[in-house]
Amino acid sequence: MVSLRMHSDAWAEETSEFEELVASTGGSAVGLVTGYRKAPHARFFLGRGKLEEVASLRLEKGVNLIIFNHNLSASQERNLEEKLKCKVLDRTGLILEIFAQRARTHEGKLQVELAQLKHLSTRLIRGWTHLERQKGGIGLRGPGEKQLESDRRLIRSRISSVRNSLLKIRQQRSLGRQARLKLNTRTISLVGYTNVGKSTIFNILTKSGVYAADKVFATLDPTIRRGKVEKIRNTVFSDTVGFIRRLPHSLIEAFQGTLEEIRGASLLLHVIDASAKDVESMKHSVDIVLKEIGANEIPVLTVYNKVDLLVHCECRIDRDADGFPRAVWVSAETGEGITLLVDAIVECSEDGSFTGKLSLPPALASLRAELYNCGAVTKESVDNRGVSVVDVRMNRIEYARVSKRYKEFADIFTMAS
Ligand SMILES: Nc1nc2c(ncn2[C@@H]2O[C@H](COP(=O)(O)OP(=O)(O)OP(=O)(O)O)[C@@H](O)[C@H]2O)c(=O)[nH]1
Ligand SMILES: [Mg+2]
Repeated sequence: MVSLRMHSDAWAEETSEFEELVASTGGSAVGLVTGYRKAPHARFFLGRGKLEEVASLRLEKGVNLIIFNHNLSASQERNLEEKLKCKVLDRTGLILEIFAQRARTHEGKLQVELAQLKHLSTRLIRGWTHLERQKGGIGLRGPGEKQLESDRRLIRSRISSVRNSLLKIRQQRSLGRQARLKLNTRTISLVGYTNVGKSTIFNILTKSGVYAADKVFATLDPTIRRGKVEKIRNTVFSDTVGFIRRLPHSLIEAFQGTLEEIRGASLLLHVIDASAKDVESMKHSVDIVLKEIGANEIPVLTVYNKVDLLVHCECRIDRDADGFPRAVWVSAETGEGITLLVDAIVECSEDGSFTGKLSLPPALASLRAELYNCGAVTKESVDNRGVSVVDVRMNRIEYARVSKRYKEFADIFTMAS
């Protein structure tokens, strides 16, 4: 295993997380090489000295795989494999490997395959252009390139067939979401770093038994269940895949279906392991992914979990200046604070706090669509100038969300007395 310090402050945690990732593939690590570099070496990622250290460790321990806690370019990976005479896997490759081992459902497997194919295709394309440059000129293509071209064609056609199958599954899921919207059922998604306790909390709130375990990426497929605890029976919860720092882009793209559940939620419970050493950096990584998938405008209730592992920490609700719940401190393990969590969820989803009227000229058609989307419109009439006058009823969260997205909204909204 190779982990170099470059930019991250939370390097020690990153390295232990890396060891955990490697262990979870089932392989046994024989050594960890660490070091510091300002910038990666262009050809080998490692400098000459580190490269020799890794090479001698490989010989000494009879290693057959070297894993990097960094993303390598296709050519760096190839150069390293040639130099070290051993298979090399980068961070993206490692995470893809774990996902491949964990995927259970048809959709999960397809999503992982898509991510793997995409990762592979970038490598082949780069490999091919590299060869092309070497040979130079038309008509000089050797059999190696032909092989690569046909591999690329095969990959492209498999990618499009996997995409089509995923599209069909997603359409079905989207129908489910629309049906929930019609029934005015709210969806709340549990999001957060991997292994923080999302599934454990999900199981408590929905009285189900989805797989929860002390390992990274225990959950891969989204599960949707109705709240089974008093007060939140009209709410649907979705449990999803956990995030990790530097989540490979190919995975985010391939997991669009899973991540759509998050995008469609009216509230996110951002679960955090309050006992972790690097809470802030984990939180930051989650925020980055939420932004990347377009879910950063959805209101968030932060859930600090695992308080049983902290000394002197009482379960409580933290509120903002307006008295609105912002964070809840709980222990899913002991059940402490769960009633507070339920209360906070109810408060965040209380109906009808904002009832009012607004006039929407045709130029604001997208705001009108947004209001319909969140099920807020109770009545609509159109005057002779084409301006539609809508009565809306929404909760505080939805009000905040729409105001954030449409600057004009708060100005033209008149509260009903
Ligand atoms: N001490 C303690 N452990 C907890 C608590 N909540 C969950 N855990 C443990 O943390 C581990 C991870 O829990 P999960 O619910 O699988 O976590 P997750 O966030 O769903 O993880 P992924 O699906 O892998 O992203 C399990 O071993 C749980 O038993 C808690 O409040 N306190
Ligand atoms: Mg889980």
